[in-house]
Amino acid sequence: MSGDAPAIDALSRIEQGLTALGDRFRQSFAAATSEPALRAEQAKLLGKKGDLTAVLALLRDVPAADKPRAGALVNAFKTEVEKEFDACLRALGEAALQAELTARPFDLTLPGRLSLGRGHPHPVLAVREELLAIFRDLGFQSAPGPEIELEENNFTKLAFPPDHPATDMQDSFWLRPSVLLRTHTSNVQVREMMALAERVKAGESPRLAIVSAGAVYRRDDDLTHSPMFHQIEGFLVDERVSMAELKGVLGAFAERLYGPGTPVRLRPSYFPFVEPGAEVDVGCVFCNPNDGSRAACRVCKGTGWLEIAGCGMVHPDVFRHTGLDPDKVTGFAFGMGIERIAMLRYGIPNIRLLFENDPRFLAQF
Ligand code: FA5
Repeated sequence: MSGDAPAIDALSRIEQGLTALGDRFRQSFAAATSEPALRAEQAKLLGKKGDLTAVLALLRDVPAADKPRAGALVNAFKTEVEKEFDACLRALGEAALQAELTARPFDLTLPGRLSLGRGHPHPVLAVREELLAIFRDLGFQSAPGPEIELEENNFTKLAFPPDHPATDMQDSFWLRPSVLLRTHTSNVQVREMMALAERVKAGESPRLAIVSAGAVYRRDDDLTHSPMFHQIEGFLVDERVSMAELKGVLGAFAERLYGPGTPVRLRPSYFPFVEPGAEVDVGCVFCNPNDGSRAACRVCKGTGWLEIAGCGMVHPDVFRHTGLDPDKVTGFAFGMGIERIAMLRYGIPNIRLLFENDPRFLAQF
């Protein structure tokens, strides 16, 4: 019998321990004034290193015959803790709701203390909208184009030879083989001409005048080149289009953008998807040949001309690759950098200023 003495002690010690814990947790739960505080009290009691663990350690000393009773006591205790916890949580929620309902109402109509200046379009966006509006006025229809593009639409169908430097990993951002961030908006030419070819098959006439603007990406980074920038592209397809019409459109565009009488010249240049190809220059808008300011002009470097775009007559291979017949259709295309136009317009010396979003810079427009 004397061997049983510690066992009886263990069971009653468990009972006493649970009773003591019961008194304590009821007090501490009731005293918690927030949900996190209540949860902390619960953890103190039931957590791994909590008070209950110390009491449960006594179970080791309880003889097998008394174990069911000891287990029942512990389970009853846990159920009681759970009930008390739920009741306190509910009471806290109700108290918070009551406090909110009886608090002084928050007046949403009061004027704010901080005065925030009104925003305005970013210079790149403003110039983009202005350019699009000019070309829409001239009869071009806007079309969208994806920034993630197939190599085929960005290069191959535009007659870039496979070893052209632009197709290199060093010059373009490739997402995986054959898929890249478009390096120019000329991908829209391909997509629109392919759609036109389908319409021609269905009996429509081969006619199209599209303008498209958006972000493009290249591995470039200096004062006038950024890895992400924007271009605007225009192209027109019809049965007998000549370079005279291209020059006419560019002339009308330059006059609307820079004022009546702005001269335009085309300088021979190479782009794989046009033949002939040219750079578009407009008369420098910063200096004047008549007052001696030209020689010192840092923008046009004394030449009197500013390069603003690339252009040319659509190459027969582009028509072939997009499903149109180069014996039946002709067309022209041009493309320009929107940041370049904005920098020229506002005299911005560094392209990065356009992307840093410093309010002191942006407030100047
Ligand atoms: C092209 O991208 C041709 N797709 C344009 C074209 C369209 C030619 C249709 C013929 C027919 P280019 O690589 O020159 O051409 O780029 C056009 C303009 O984008 C440049 O004149 C320049 O203003 C701008 N540009 C080019 N790279 C950058 C850059 N990294 N950051 C800012 N602007 C750039």
